[in-house]
Amino acid sequence: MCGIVGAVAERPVNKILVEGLKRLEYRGYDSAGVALVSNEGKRSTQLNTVKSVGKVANLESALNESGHKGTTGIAHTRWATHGGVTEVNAHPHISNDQIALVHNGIIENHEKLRASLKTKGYKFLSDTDTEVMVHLVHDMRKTTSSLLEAVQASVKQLEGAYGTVVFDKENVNEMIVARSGSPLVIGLGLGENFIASDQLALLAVTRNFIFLEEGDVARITRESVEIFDKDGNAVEREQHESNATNDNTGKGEYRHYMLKEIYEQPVAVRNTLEGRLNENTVALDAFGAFNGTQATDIFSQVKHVQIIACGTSYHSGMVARYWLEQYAGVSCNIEIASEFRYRKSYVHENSLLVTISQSGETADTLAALRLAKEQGYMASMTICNVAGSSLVRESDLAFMTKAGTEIGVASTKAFTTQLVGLLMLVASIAQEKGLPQKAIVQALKELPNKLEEALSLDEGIEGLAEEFADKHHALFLGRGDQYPIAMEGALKLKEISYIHAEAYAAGELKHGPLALIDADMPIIVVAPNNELLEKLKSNVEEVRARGGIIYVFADKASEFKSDETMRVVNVNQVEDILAPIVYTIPLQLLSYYVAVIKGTDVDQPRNLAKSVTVE
Ligand code: F1P
Repeated sequence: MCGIVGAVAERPVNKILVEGLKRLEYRGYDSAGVALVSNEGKRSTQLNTVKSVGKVANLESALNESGHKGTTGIAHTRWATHGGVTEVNAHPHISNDQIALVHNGIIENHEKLRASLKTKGYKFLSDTDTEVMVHLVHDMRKTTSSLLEAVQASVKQLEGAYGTVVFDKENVNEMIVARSGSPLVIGLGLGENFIASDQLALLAVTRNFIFLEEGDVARITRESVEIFDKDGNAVEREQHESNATNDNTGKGEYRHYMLKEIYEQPVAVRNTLEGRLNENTVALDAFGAFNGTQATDIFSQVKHVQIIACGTSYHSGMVARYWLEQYAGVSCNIEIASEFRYRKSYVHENSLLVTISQSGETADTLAALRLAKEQGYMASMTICNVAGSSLVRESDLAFMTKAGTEIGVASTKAFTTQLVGLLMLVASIAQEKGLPQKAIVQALKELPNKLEEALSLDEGIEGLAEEFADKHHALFLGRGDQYPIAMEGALKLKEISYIHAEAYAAGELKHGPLALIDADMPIIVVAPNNELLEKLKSNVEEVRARGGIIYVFADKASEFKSDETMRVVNVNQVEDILAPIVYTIPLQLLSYYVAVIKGTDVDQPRNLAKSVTVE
């Protein structure tokens, strides 16, 4: 979703801003812009803005062509919420050729503020909620003694979410930034400082970061950073040295990031497991500490787990529900964050709240965590791929997946490493409750090799994908812990190939979806050789009898045979508990190749964003 990069320096910052935006491209956006001012030998400072629709490369060309340079600047990638995808709606927004502002998030009371600003003579050019902010700051500046005070007075009037960066062309050596509900991180340089919505944007210029907290407003100059909390008190925030590897360096030999990330899964899982498994047990320090209490104290008391997540992460949570109830002897509910946060839910005794997120910034999941913290859960834990993200900082316990930066918008390696984290949670609770966990730990050690084997199916699946290219719909079926994997397979196909796909628990077929079956509807079945196989085979026969073309991903021992109505892809034999993770791989490959054949933008599918920071 929207990305922010800002810099205040002695040297021209054009390249830093454009490079920063490029590093945030993967998050999804539809237009981009930059505003610059310069301290270089001019008597009156010019505020220059360049915007363009589409890719950052378009902005880069337009900026180069314009010849504008700046030593202070803010840049933004916009993912449209209020107002269409146009240059006028792109950020930065400007008030009276003096104040420039970029914003991530949504201002909910923008209509009221706009009406009031209009009565004061402010003219609005765009349809965005953001433009009210820049005029509001301009208005507040008239009665305050500094830009900092003007921003502090403005944010008090805002309802909604914002991460925002503002500068005034009259003071080239200053940016004011404010955060509430949308992340911002300050990057510290030597004689220059930076701001961004994600540290990844700044890894080329610094490794030293300060994460702003909710309600913080900060004044950033070339030489200094001053931070104030929501009550206006000066505060110190901890400085972190990032060890994030900037693996956004390229696609290497791969055509798309998504394919690279699918292939990185054995390594991502190895990294996620490394140092966290003893011979037969899980090392509980993998989950961090909670107010001095170790994870072990929480796991031994837990009776219920409430999982909250969105999208692909929700599917990993659904798999975990099967595992937690079967292997760890605790009950488990799972709910989509955007539903959970707006209803009064029942809190079970000794209940652990688990959020799952690849980005750590999903607005709904974060809001659900904050709500749940008021409701009496014994502790909160997140399973997350981004160190220092809001979910990690606000949860009591955190299990960090070590997938490395995931650039493809559609999640792949983050998903499989979430499943690894969840399986380790299951084993940990089981071991604290005296239930057997050794088999889970042993299976986990096997997993990277099993994933390597599954990747060898690549070529066969590429061939199969041809048959999907002219389809408009697809149905995915699974049973038990493969039902969420069928859902994930359907979501992946939807996200990147734009083919309408749905998933059903195979037992539900005859309660409705069977009416859809004909020769134009491919049916994808995930069928590991487990205790539900015979039931699943009956469901497959029901489909065959009605003329459906079936694509089965199954163990050789399952004895499905390819013929004119059935294509079988044989997956190597795998432990039941690992099957949901291993069977994910062929479904990812299938979606990937279908999307490539259809020629869609695989890494940045239309309308989607990597980090969903608005609700
Ligand atoms: C949730 C999610 C991803 C999806 C896409 C948009 O993100 O829906 O599952 O692939 O990237 O966001 P998160 O809550 O796991 O960060």
